[in-house]
Amino acid sequence: MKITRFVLRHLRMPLRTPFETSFGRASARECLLLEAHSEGLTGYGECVADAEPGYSYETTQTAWHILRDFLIPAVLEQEIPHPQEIPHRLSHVRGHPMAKAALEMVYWDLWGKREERSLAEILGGKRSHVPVGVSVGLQESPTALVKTVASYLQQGYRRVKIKIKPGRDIEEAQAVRRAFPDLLLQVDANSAYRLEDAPHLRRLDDLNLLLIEQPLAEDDLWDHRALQEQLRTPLCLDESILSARHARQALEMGACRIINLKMGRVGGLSEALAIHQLCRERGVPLWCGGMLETGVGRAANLALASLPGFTLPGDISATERYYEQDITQERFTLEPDSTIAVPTAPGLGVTLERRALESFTLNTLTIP
Ligand code: NPQ
Ligand code: MG
Repeated sequence: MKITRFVLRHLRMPLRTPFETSFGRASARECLLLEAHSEGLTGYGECVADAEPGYSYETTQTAWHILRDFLIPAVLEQEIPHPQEIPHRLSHVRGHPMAKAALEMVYWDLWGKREERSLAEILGGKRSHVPVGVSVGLQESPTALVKTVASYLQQGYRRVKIKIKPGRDIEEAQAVRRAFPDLLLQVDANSAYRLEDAPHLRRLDDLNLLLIEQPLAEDDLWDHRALQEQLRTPLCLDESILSARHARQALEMGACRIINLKMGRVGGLSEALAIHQLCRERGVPLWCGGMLETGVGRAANLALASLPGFTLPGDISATERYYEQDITQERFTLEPDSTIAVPTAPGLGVTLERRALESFTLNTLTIP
């Protein structure tokens, strides 16, 4: 595959309702959309970095810079034999996994289109539908949270994740658990606690949670190990796992018992496949995380999550959970059994809705 032209777009999409986490509140989602032309085919990739460096240090602006000045020049006009070659071609650039993942996604989409096979098929996906859950942001009060969770259950979601932070945790989780005794429930702190909070976090142990996600700092596997020792509930790492090596080390030291996998966070689909393989070999529960993706990234997540090692429901909600209008013609809908269908058309299997795309575009750059 040889790409002769890239189009980089900076998008800003309004969210249906604001999404609040321990690192802030967002009423719109920014991202980059990468479009590439190769031998008569067009491929797409989404960069999940946001406007602000709240979830990770990457932002839409840093990703724009890294893609434009380093990553795209490294592959433009180059013959790339397979998408899994991309990590090697980008290895001279330190960090910036979300920018790299977007570029690798373009090659997977093109590869699938050339082979006339869906991404799920190419990866060895075994299911046509993927079990999913919903991620619920911080709400005004425990009462408001219970109401919001009830509305998602009404829509058919059977697994719920609630965001927590110090002062907005035990009461919230207790309220949801009391209202829904049998619900598959988990919590995500996005690094808002310290090891000294262990006695406090132990109160979550009575609530029959599936897991506690990323309570401590992203660069702190060691204290997660110490915390896990004091909890019955499994810890799940998100921000801390940037590679298959991190995943192996975290599991070997007992820093977590479950892994959340996001291809943007680990630098692309190839690294995600390596983590999937590792978890499968070791019987470690794995699930696909979410970054409030557009239809492009959502399609990629569904293909990834169709692999057999994904044993827990993913944070891959229906399009309407986040967006009134998406940039793809395809809208992903929730089935009554809390699953979403995996795309079957070649590559990512999505087609762009050009008018919506134009209306969300802040900036465009064509290379060359
Ligand atoms: C997580 N995702 O698992 C992330 C957090 C996240 C679905 O909970 C804008 C605003 C972009 C908030 C990207 C979910 C975001 C965001 C990711 C939150 O930790
Ligand atoms: Mg998380």
